[in-house]
Amino acid sequence: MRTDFQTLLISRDGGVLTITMNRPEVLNAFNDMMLHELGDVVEEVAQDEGVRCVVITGAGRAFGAGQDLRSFAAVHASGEAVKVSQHLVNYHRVVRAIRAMPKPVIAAVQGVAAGASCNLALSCDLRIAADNARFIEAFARIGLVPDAGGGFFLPRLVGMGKALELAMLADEVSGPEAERIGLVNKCVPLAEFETATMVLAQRLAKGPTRAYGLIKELMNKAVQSDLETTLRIEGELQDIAIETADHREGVAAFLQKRPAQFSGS
Ligand code: T3D
Repeated sequence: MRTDFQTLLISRDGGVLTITMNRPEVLNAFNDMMLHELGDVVEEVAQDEGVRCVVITGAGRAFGAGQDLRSFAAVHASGEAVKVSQHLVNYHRVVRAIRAMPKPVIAAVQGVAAGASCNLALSCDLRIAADNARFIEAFARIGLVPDAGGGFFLPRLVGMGKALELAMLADEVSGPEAERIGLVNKCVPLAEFETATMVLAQRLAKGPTRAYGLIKELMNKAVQSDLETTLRIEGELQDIAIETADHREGVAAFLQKRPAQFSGS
């Protein structure tokens, strides 16, 4: 697993791989290098069977401040025609890789998560926030629409009415409020944030990884399908899950009245 990134820090603790976006001087705003490196690492880690849970977080006092706005200013000043959709494919690569990753991905958010960084967090499977977290769908502040998958994930997480409010007003949502409205799974005091993140990540890393991957596939497809299609897909995926070693171990552990020891296979 490659670890020599210029804008990311990579650390490994057992089955948990932590990716830390590391441009703290600009609150981990995305430049091209960080976006490409994040795409590279999420694609690579998907193939690493030793990694059973991925955590994405930010260095310093923020999760991330979205797209680095200095690049916008430079492009506008050059007079070049802007075709931003061509640049967005780099965000889409990351979002697709997170959704397709056959293992859990946690966004661990402390401090601000604005713009594309906020939506990167929304594309992860679970979100844990510190109580100093500030979620901002900042796009409308600069006359843009939510990108990096936000138009898909935001209304599905908080409902259409709240999603429109957050996207149009672009007001900050605190960590506790984010928990209340379902934008994050859990908000914890900042002093407990790192430990709580690792406890959650290690728990997932010791879980039935194959089943987690199939659960993701089921939910990914279900949010875009009707009932009949979803019932068919759940049968197909359950046919796969029932053949796993972890399924046999889970049943054996239940019958023997002991905790299951999942291998991830
Ligand atoms: O090209 C494409 O693909 C289009 C994609 C667009 C996706 C997007 O993400 S659009 C949204 C872009 N992001 C924003 O609009 C957020 C801009 N930042 C802010 O509004 C504020 O910085 C925050 C609310 C995030 C945090 O405020 P605060 O008061 O805690 O911090 P600060 O003092 O504003 O920022 C600290 C430093 O980070 C500061 O630098 P300095 O003055 O200390 O040298 C600031 O300029 C820098 N910084 C923060 N955000 C960005 C940034 N530098 C470049 N780009 C940023 N996005």
